[in-house]
Amino acid sequence: MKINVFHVSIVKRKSIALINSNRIHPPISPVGLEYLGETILYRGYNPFLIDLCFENDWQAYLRKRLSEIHPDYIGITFRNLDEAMSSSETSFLPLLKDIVNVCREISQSPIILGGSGYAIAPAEILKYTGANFGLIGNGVNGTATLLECIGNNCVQKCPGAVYRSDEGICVNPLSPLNSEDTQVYNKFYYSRNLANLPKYFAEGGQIGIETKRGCSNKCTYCVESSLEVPISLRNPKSIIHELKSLLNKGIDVFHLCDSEFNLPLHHAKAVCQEIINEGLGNTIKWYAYCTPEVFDEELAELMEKSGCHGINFCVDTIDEEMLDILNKKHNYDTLSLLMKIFRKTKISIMFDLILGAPGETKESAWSTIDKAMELKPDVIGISLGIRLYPHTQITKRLKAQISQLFSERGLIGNLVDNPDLLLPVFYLEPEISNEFIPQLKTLTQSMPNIFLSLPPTEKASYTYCDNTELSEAIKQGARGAYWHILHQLRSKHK
Ligand code: B12
Repeated sequence: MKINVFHVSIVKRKSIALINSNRIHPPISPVGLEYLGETILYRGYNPFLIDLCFENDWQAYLRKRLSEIHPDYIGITFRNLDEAMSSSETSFLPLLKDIVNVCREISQSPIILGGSGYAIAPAEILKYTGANFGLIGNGVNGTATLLECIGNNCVQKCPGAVYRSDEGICVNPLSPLNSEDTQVYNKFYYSRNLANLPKYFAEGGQIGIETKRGCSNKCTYCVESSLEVPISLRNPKSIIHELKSLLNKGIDVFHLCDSEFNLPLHHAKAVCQEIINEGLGNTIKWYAYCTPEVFDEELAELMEKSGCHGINFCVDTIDEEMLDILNKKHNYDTLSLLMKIFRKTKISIMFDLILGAPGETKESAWSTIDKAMELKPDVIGISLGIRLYPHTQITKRLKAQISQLFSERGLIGNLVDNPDLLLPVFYLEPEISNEFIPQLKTLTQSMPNIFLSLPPTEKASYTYCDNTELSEAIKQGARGAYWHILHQLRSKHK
């Protein structure tokens, strides 16, 4: 089904300002707003993007644009709550609150929040910022429904809506997708004209594209598993249409926005096959996140033939006990088989590890690192500690003891004025925080393929937030996933 937006009547359209609050560099295009902007146009609204990413004086720019547009609604996307790295205390919440305040200065229209950072703590962030409404889940399906419900004063009927009531702030559960919603998400043909994508590509090195939403894994520390987002798949033909629109803009390097591209396997294969059938496999380069436990040789081959250049596997740990604690389904043998499969291809492999979660010991951490090195992925990225987000399984388990943990064990962050854990708080087993980290840093000196969650000023850092070396390399023409670019840079300087 090719939906032609121009057939929709333009009378009585209400306008919505869509604000991108993400100012991190290298810049990532606001793909969530781009998608929902196109679908609400089809549902009869006029979207206007106000992108704060490239504006030095964002307040002045926001005031000017809002005064020009006079929107009926204001939507703000909030992608990152923080950098999710224990070495960084940065929170993006104060910026979000400032944006809400500037909007309120200029306009009395309802302010609506959404995005992956917002969905981490929807009620708490609504309260903190003073915005009027929020939405969790798929905005492609949900935004127009929410706008209609706000207009008709029945927001309590809208799945995923966040709103104030006499009982306090309510977060409506997400409902399984109904048939009309499914049709829109599955078959919408995006042209990706809302944001300045050539600029994002020139300064960000790749452009995001989603082939599905949701994740069926239940990792205990992860914000996505706490959300229970129903899995919805996009029709491969609509993905091809989008890839071609992006190619027409000169964009040929992509990062998939799926939580795990290979779940479910049949859909991943169908997407690759469609790219191959369309003859795009040698024209595009793409990168993806994947989960290690579900793979076969056929998918690896299809991924290579369809232009995949790198995969970031969320391995987290290879220690038996820690695998249980984090609720991971793979083990050393699974990874060994995986590497055998991928060594037959030219696809670069990264293992992302998380060390220092509750229960980690020096022994388990070193055993994970040793096993990972034995398996010889091209790059290993190590995150130290886990972010205790308000609603994850691991936080719920620790919640009662959190103040005690602060005084007795190695929690990083600040609990004062932070009861909802909105500001960054990390759990890092004390055994890992002491002599282990200096030892790891020493290891990275001789191993330029090992990266750590350190500030961007450190040589082995793999944070993508305001990483000037990475931004410079992209401006000089580097393209691809950031771990791939950083690895190439470090190997050159070895
Ligand atoms: C792909 C990805 C990346 C890629 C991006 C590639 C690209 N070109 O887009 C890369 C690897 C570069 C990356 C980098 C980072 N990422 Co990242 N990333 C993701 C991932 C997997 C998908 C995000 C995405 O684009 N989704 C697709 C779009 C379409 O969905 P969406 O943004 O959610 O928007 C939809 C809805 O939320 C809603 N919506 C959105 N906005 C609005 C607004 C309104 C008003 C409404 C009504 C609705 C609405 O509608 C949209 C359409 O359905 C998420 C995890 C996840 N599954 O969400 C992590 C995730 C967002 N990243 C995360 C992090 C931490 C980072 C980094 C900060 C890591 C670091 N330290 O460097 C950087 C930040 C980079 C930056 N400049 O912002 C965390 C954020 C957690 C947190 N603490 O805030 C997440 C949630 C992963 C996790 N589980 O921890 N990331």
